[in-house]
Amino acid sequence: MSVSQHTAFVKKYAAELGFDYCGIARAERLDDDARRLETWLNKGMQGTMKYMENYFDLRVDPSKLVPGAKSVITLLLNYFPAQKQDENAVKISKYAFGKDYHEVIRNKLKLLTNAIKEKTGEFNGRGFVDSAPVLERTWATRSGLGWIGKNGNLITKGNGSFFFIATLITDLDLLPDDEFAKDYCGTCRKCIDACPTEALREDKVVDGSRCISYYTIELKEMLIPGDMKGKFDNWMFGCDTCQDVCPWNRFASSNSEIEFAPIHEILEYNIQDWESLSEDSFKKIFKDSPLKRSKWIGIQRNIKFIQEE
Ligand code: B12
Ligand code: SF4
Ligand code: SF4
Repeated sequence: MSVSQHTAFVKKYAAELGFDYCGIARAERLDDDARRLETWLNKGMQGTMKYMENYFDLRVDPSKLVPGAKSVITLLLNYFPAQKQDENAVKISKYAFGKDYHEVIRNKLKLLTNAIKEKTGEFNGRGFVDSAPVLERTWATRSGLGWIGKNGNLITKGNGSFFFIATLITDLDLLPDDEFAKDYCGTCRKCIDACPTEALREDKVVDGSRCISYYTIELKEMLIPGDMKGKFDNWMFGCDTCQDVCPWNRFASSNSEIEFAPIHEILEYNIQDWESLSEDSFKKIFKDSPLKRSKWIGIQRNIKFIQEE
């Protein structure tokens, strides 16, 4: 089979697995991104997310993750839900309404990897979603799927930014797509103005250590800094503000992934429901949910923090 036949197969099979977009970039060292990442780390924007300081070389060079890497396949999966939370419900980011995306996407990546192997024979490839040191947004842009907005997110022109990103690095030769060269933010700055904690900087840099998503999900300490009091705008797990205000998300359409069907407690629970939820019930109801990353104790901390606002 030729390079173009391999490429066509990858894209067709990715679509059959339910991925909404698939783009391909040539695997090469990310020199500009290495500089940006280094500055970001030097400024301490990772906060207590120490894992962001590890494996710098792997993060900026795909051939360190897959020897002989030639192509980086980027896949997007829509998570925009059809349903909204109730008016009195405590706010939870849309990405966490259903089953944990890591598991859902990992399964799809496995199927894709196996199918490519079967079709092409000799093939070395590894799929990643979030869990490994890969600069996923950069690869998505390089694969022609969209641009990085002032809110730091990868935005597609057709459907906005409510997408997960996954990458498959391979030593297979594939036809690369053209890099997405345009930036459709223009003079808009709605996200910067709307961010409740001033985490968005002028040059598309997100100060992770000031983001509500960081405080409510990644921070393991029991206390959220006092200077954040009154700023969480009722967000209990994650935050969607800089995406909700983005005009490009007017084009978001509901996802069709059955695994992302919302857990009804997430749509309905108010402050009192969360407060009275026992640890055992939490573990049962949210055993497959992204909320388990914060654990019951973290959820209780977040609830207490927003209640005191
Ligand atoms: C650490 C992390 C966080 C941290 C830090 C945020 C951050 N911006 O780094 C916290 C916990 C705060 C966070 C929050 C969220 N995250 Co997060 N996060 C990550 C993770 C694991 C690593 C990101 C990283 O490498 N950061 C380091 C900085 C330096 O890199 P970066 O922001 O990606 O910027 C790079 C490029 O964007 C580019 N770039 C930056 N500026 C510019 C400017 C120009 C001109 C150019 C050309 C390029 C460029 O260069 C940078 C260095 O390479 C990725 C998964 C992954 N492996 O990539 C998910 C990921 C970025 N997160 C994701 C999501 C969904 C979120 C939230 C929306 C979740 C929520 N609703 O609460 C928020 C959004 C916050 C925001 N506005 O960015 C998605 C983003 C999907 C998308 N469409 O973009 C990812 C890709 C996970 C996934 N697999 O789907 N996240
Ligand atoms: S997710 Fe929320 S806190 Fe984080 S940058 Fe966006 S608006 Fe700001
Ligand atoms: S809100 Fe405006 S500035 Fe922010 S990402 Fe969307 S288009 Fe760009």
